[in-house]
Order: sequence, then structure tokens, then C-alpha cells
Amino acid sequence: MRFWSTHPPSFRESLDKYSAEMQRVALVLFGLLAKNLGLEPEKLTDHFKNGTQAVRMNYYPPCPQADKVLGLSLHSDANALSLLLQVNDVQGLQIRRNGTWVSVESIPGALIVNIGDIIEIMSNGRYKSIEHRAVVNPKEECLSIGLFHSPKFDSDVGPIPDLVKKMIQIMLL
Ligand SMILES: O=C(O)CCC(=O)C(=O)O
Repeated sequence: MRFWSTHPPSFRESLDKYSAEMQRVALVLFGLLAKNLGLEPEKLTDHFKNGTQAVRMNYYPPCPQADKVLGLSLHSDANALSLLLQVNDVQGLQIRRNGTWVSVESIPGALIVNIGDIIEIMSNGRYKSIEHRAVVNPKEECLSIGLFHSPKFDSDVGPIPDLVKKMIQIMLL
């Protein structure tokens, strides 16, 4: 927190509260992701309690030649789970699905949840890390805040052993 701006005076406190709340939401989502794989929630949540969290604030100014540039080039997130808020509801995010770029509609107040590389690894490929990019708008500025969640530093990252066992059992049936 000490590296963030002190202007306006409420900034650090607001960001601190927001990041704590996003950490809480991420933990709920990790539990649900585990349950959806047929696992106890703790098989994932244990890695992310006291995990690390990074914040990025993106500002994309309007660009008269919006079709010639990108706001953010193609990438997947190297972390586990990203919670993205499109602050001023201007659409800019696109995901790659079946080789085609699909625009993600901006819904006021809604979070966009992106699976990152670490969840793809831990779920042994059952969840896919999504490739995405940001385009810019010719007339309007676009602002987003991303909160990026990773396991705690001493976690071993690999396919969850119980999940691999389940997958092998299914293959042998
Ligand atoms: O601003 C966006 O819509 C995308 C942000 C993003 O992908 C990132 O910060 O990694």
C-alpha cells in the first residue's frame, strides 16, 4: 500500500478495502471452481488463503485511429484468477474463442472473471486460461481495474493430485 498515491487522501483506504473484498470474492470462486471439479473446496482454497494479489489500473485514452492500434496486446494471465472491473462501462475487452475475437459486453457494476494459467495447470486443463486483449475506442476513454490472484509463495503448483486420480479412474472405466 505504501507505494500507492496519497492523492486523493481516501485513495489508499479505498483501494485497501477494495482489494480485501476482491480477495474474499476470489476465495469464494476458488471454492466453487473446486466443487465444480468434484473436489473439496479446500483443495483449491488452501493454496489461495494468504495468497498474493496484484492490482493493475489501465487507462486507454480515445484514439482517432482505433482500428490501427491495440490498448493491450494479446495475452493470457500468468496468475490463477483475475477479477476485472470496467470502471466507466466502455467496452474494450475481447476474448479469443475458436480463433475469433469476441467483444465482452460491459455490464455496469459486474466483474469479469478470467481464468489464468495457474488454474489451467491446477485443474489439469479442465479450465482453460483465456487469451484476451483490449481494443480502444475512437471517442471515449476506457478505464479498467484488474485484481490478479496467485497462490501463496510456498504452494506447489501442479495438477491437483485428487483430480488426476479421478480423471484416471474415469479413463479406466
Ligand atoms: O482493460 C481490460 O479490459 C483488460 C485488462 C487486462 O487484460 C490486464 O490488465 O491484464
